[in-house]
Amino acid sequence: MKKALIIGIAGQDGSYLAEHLLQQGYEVHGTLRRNSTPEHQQSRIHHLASQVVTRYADLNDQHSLETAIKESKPDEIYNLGAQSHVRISYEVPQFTSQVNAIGVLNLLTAILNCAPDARIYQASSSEMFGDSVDPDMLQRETTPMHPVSPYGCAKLFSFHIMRNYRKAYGLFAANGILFNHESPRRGSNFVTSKVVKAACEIKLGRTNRLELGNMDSSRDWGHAKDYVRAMALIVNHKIADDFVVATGQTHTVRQLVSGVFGRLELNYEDFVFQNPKYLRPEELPYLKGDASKAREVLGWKPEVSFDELITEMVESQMRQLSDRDAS
Ligand code: NAP
Ligand code: G4F
Repeated sequence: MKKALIIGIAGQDGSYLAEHLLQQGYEVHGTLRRNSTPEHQQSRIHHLASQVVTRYADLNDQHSLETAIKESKPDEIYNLGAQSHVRISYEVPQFTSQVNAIGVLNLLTAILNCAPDARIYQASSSEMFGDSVDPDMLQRETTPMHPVSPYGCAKLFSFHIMRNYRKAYGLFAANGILFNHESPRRGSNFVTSKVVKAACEIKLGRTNRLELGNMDSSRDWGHAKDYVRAMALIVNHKIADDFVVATGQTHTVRQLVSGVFGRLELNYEDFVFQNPKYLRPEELPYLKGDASKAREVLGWKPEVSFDELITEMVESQMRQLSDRDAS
C-alpha cells in the first residue's frame, strides 16, 4: 500500500486529492494548521475522518514538517499548502512569500533530511505567467513567466527551487502548473464561489447586491476533481517533470457572472456593482492554458466542462441554502 502525505489536506484540493488517493488504495496522511476555530477547519474532510491520519504542521516550521515526514514515512508528498489568495497577497506580501516560497524550501530541506527518496509534487500556478502569453494566445510550459502579484512571484521561486533541487540533489521534485480550478468546496472569497453564493441568495430574496472588482479579466476555469487526478499522474510519471494542467477554454469574469445569474433566470446587470476595494494593484488580464504535454505524456484530460462546473456549484449552493432553511 502506497503512503501519501498531503500538506494542506483540508483545503479545496487537499480534500479532493485525499478522496482520489483513498480510492486508489493509498494510506493517506495530511497536515492541518493550528487556527482558533478548529470546528470549521476540517469541514471539507469531515467525511474522511476515519480514513485519513491528520497532524498539525506548518510550512514555516521545518521541525513540524520533519516530524510529519518521519511519522508518516510517505512514498509521495503533495505540497498544496499556501496563502492561496492573489489579491490578499498584496495585503500580506511578506507572509505570502514566507509560506509560498520559503515554506517550500523548508519542505525540500526536510525531505532531503528525512525522506530523500519520496516523490514530491509542488502546487505551482498559472499565476506565474503573469502578463505573458504566446502569440497563439495560450500559455504552456515554455511560455516565459512574468508574474504580476506577490503570490505569483513567491510561486515562481518555489517552481524554480523545485527544479533546482531536482537537478542538484536528484530529488523526484515535480511541478504541476495548474490553471484556476473550482468546485462547491472553493473558498467563498474566490470569484466563482463568491458569484454563485450571491446569485443564489439574490434568487431567494436574501440580498439584492453583489460587489465585484474587475469583470474584464479572463480565466481558464476547470473542476478541482479533474485537477487532482493530474497531480497523482504527475507524481507517478517515470521522471520528475513540469506540466501545465488546463482546459484550453477561457471566459471573462463577466461571462461567468452572466452564466451564473442566467441559470437562475436573473439579469446580473440589475444586481452587480463594481467596488474598487476588490480591484488589484496589478491585474493578470488573461489566462488560457495549453495542456497538450499532460494529455500526450500522462494521458490526462479534463472531464467536467465550464457549464457543468457552474451548474454543479449553483445546485450545491441552492441545496445548502434550502437545507439551512429546513433545519
Ligand atoms: P486552499 O483551499 O486555500 O488550500 C490551501 C491549504 O493550505 C489550506 O489547507 C491551508 O490551511 C493550507 N495552508 C495555508 N498556509 C499554510 C502553512 N503555512 N503551512 C501549511 N499549510 C498551509 O487552496 P486550493 O485551491 O486547495 O489550492 C491548493 C494549492 O494549489 C495552493 O498551493 C494554491 O496556491 C495552488 N493552486 C491553486 C489553484 C486553484 O485554482 N485552486 C491553481 C493553481 C495553484 P488553512 O485552511 O488552515 O488556511
Ligand atoms: O477567483 P480569483 O480570486 O482567482 P485568481 O486570482 O485567478 O487566483 C486563483 O487562481 C490561480 C491560478 O491562476 C491560483 F494560483 C490562485 O491560488 C487562485 O486559486 O480571481 C479571478 C479573477 C481575477 O481577475 C479577479 O480580479 O476574478 C477577478 N475578480 C473580480 N471581482 C474577483 C472579484 N476576484 C475575487 N476573488 N473577488 C472579487 O470580488
